[in-house]
Amino acid sequence: MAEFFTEVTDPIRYEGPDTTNPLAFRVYDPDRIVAGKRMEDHLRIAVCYWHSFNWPGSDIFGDGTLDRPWLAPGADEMAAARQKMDAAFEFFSKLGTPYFCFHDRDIAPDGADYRETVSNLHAMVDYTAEKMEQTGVKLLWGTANLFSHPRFAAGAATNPNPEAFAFAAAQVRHALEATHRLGGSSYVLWGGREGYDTLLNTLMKHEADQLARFLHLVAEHKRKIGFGGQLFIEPKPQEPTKHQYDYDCATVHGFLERYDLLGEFFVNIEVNHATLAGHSFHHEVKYAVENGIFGSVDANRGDPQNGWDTDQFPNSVEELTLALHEIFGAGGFDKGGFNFDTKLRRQSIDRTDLFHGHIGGIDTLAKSFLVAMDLLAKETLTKARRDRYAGWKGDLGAHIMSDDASLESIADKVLDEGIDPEPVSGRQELLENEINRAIWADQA
Ligand code: XLS
Ligand code: NI
Ligand code: NI
Repeated sequence: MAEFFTEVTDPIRYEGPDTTNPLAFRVYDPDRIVAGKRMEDHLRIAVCYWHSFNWPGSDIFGDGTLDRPWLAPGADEMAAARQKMDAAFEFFSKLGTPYFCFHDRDIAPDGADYRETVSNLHAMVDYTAEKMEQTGVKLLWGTANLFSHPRFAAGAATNPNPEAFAFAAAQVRHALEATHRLGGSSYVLWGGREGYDTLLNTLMKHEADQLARFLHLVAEHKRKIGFGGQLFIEPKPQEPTKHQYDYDCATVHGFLERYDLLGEFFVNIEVNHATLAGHSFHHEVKYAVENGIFGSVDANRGDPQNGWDTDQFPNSVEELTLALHEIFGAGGFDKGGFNFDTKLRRQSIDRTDLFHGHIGGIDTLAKSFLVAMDLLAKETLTKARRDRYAGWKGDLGAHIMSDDASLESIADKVLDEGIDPEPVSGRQELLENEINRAIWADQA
């Protein structure tokens, strides 16, 4: 078959910080051993199918700008799906990252009816399995597109019409089984249009109950088919609906707890979704880690000057370092990884731009990883945090936390022992300097 990315003749390799080759990694070195494990196995990087191969570069004001011949109207849809997959696997292999992620509708077109849609999916899953076998590329996670088709305009699981719920359930059944068949490590449910635009027409509690029912059905089916991967929910605060139900990690956590779903679902945290929710990415990661729901990451970045999901390639070492410090401080990934949920800018129309975006993003991630591991090894932040709370290890802290304590007993101590707390510095600037020094010092 004809190559698509013809300007990239060799696979992208690690060439070290001094190379001048734009098509090489300067930091990402898959075989480098860090804390006893290969960098590739720590980071578990995936390329996303949708933005990279299934998005034409359109926006609300204009048509596609990108060179994606398989999206041209009028083509035989199954032949186009195979052509798209050939280009996708050529890209994955040349980039040299171990995983990819997909939606059902990215890899297989809708048929005339749902029966034909399912048979298209099965045929393309067979083709995917062949491609994976030939290239060694693996599946990080699969998912179902429950938001593009007009039938989902009012949501999928949270749609007022139970027929839309049923249709979504059918799609998830088939997408989950496809993921299982392809040896996927996990399965993602992004809320899509699960939310509302106006309360004037919405039964909020009813929709929440529907969503919980849906998630219970998915978890049950996962067990039934013996899928050993993890199930992830991907929080996002708004867009496309004004009020998305899976607003952020804390909201999802509360929902899981309320509906007895803790332990079944974990979170896939997207950088740009965290920032849209008014949080820093590392806040979201830390919340998930500390509450036992951390699962995976959609790596990208937003634009601080606008309020939508721009899905740009990550380029801030500082932003990622702080989050990776929390992820790897807690032992790293189990079934998750870093999926590049990233899209090119609409004017980045050269085929090779897709390589430049990923190479820069992956090097940023690798550099952040090395800095985070260095900070962890030196206990720069962990020690500062421990010291700040050291008082809680003393007699007073122990007393407050014990069952013997009461408001009275604590008040008595203040009087009897003359307790009079002195403010101490939070040393934020010192710690900010430590982070920057670790970034500057790391020569990798
Ligand atoms: C959209 C989401 C989407 C999910 C997969 O904002 O990030 O791309 O990751 O459905
Ligand atoms: Ni995402
Ligand atoms: Ni997103």
